[in-house]
Parts: sequence; C-alpha cells; structure tokens
Amino acid sequence: MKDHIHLSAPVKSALSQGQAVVALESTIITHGMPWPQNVETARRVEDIVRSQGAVPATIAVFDGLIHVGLDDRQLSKLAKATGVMKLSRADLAFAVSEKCTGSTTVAATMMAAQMAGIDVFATGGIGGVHSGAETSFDVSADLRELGQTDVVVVCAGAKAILDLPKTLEVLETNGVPVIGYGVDELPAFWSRQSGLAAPLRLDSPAAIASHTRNRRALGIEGGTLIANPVPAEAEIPAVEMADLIGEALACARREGISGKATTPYLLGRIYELSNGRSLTTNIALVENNAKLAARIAVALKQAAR
Ligand code: PSU
Ligand code: MN
Repeated sequence: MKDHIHLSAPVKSALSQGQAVVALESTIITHGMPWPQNVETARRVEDIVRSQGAVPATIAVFDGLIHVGLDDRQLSKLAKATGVMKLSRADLAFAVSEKCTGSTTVAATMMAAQMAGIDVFATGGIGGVHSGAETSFDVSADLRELGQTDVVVVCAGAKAILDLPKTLEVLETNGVPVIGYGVDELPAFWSRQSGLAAPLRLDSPAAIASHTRNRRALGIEGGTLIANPVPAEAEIPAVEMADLIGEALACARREGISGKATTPYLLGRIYELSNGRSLTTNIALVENNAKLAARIAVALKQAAR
C-alpha cells in the first residue's frame, strides 16, 4: 500500500507527531464547482483547517499515485483540469494501475484517509439515494463506504437533489450514526431544513470525539456522519430550493443524464438556475464543515493524550 500512497511533508509530520489532520475531498474541486471559485474555495478551506490547529490533507490521484495532502501547484492543476476522472471505490485500483489522474469522491476519500490514518474528513454533502432510484438503482457508493470505513465525515446533510428519506433509510441499514450538529432536524445542504428529524444529536466537538472513542471501544466498524447545517445567513430556504431542484431534475431526465454524470450535472444546472447563488451557499457550507471537522480532529487528539 505504501507504494501507492504519497503523504505530503506537512501531513506526514503531523501524523507522526499525533497532531490533528483533516482529510478533504477533491471531486468538489473538479466536478462540484466552476473555476476559479473551486481553487479559491479549496485554498480557503485549507486555511480554515489550519486556523483551528489542524493540518489539511486534500486527497486526489496524480498519475496513479494517491496523494494525501496537495501543494498549491497540485491544487490549481486539478482545479483547471478538464476531463479528469471522478474516482469512487470502484475506480481507485484502476486509476492506480492505469496511472490515471482523478479526483476522489467521499467514498474514495474515506478509503484514502483510513489508509493514511486520518480520522476526520470534511466535505460539502455526501452522495445518496437519487430520486427515481426505485427504477434507476442509482445509490451512491458513499453510503456503503460510510457503513464500513472508520472515518468521521462532516457534511451539511445529503445534497437536496437526492431522495432524503430513502438516503436516511439506507444509512440506517448500513449502521451509520447520523448526528445532527446542534440541531434536531436533518439539514438539506443548501437549506437548514429538510422536514426530517436527525436520528441523533450532539452539541460539541468534545461530545463527537467521545462518541467516536466509545464506538471504537465497542469494536463497531464504519464511519459516523455529522450533519452540520449551513450558516443561517448563507442558506437558501427549502421552499426556494424545491423549485430549482425540480427543474434541474426534469432537465436531467429530458437529457437522459445517468450514472456518475448525474450529481455534477444537477449541481451545474442548479448553479445556472439560481444565477450563481447556489455556489455561494455551497462555499459557505463547505467552509463551515471544515471548521467543525478541524475542531473534532483536535478534540480527538486531545482526548488521546
Ligand atoms: N459535495 C459537494 N459537491 C460535490 C460532492 C460533494 O458540495 O460535488 C461530490 C462528492 O465527492 C460525493 C459525490 O461523493 O459528489 C457524489 O457523487 P455520486 O452521487 O455519483 O456518488
Ligand atoms: Mn450514482
């Protein structure tokens, strides 16, 4: 495994000294946001992690080598690249074997984080059960990964383009604790409200760290999902989102979009339909998640001492 993973110098030294590290995904850079906001966000998110006393580790694959921790040159290369692969669990070994360059989804980033020994990971929103999954069977590999890989994933809920009740059901089936951070309601990415109760609730990074320690002590495998609502000043209310999402889904159906292309297509469409407002919200929630993830990572290390 060591031959296929490259830790950046800051990440390597942080891990060996028992410092807090936060993994960050890269599909959000290549497929989730347009240039140049994607690279600006990636940089700012790394700075936020550092400001909380943790070391950021953005993860991506370059020429078949899994990089944990990117330098600025690699970040901007990835952000400008077109046609890079979107790598999930199913694609990781192929990318290594065929020396491909690609970004990692939540699933693949969790895998790489665990391989590197990183406990906490921040993203925007996880993948989930797509609407119409009863006929398309389109269920993100993120949900299975959360069930088996021991990483705390901080998100703003599942993306509201998904079927949220079904996504919650599959998470429960997979044994994933879904924990609202300081809220009783599951947040819905761009909106704080989903109309669904968060299955569990915790109110501090220390409580989340304690949950993680106890889960490990019990020998329970798999990840934990922290659902951290977008800050109120940046949210787009759920009623407004519903129309945009409905229109984007209708466009996707008309154009026959399916598989890996679905999530990037819908995010892009909603960006256009909202005149860019959805991106402002997406950036705000990612930054908010990075901050919380760093605080959880620090709390986990403090408790370990
Ligand atoms: N969060 C964002 N934007 C994104 C994603 C998450 O704010 O683009 C990506 C993640 O990498 C997630 C992926 O794993 O979307 C889900 O893709 P799919 O539905 O094909 O599994
Ligand atoms: Mn899918």
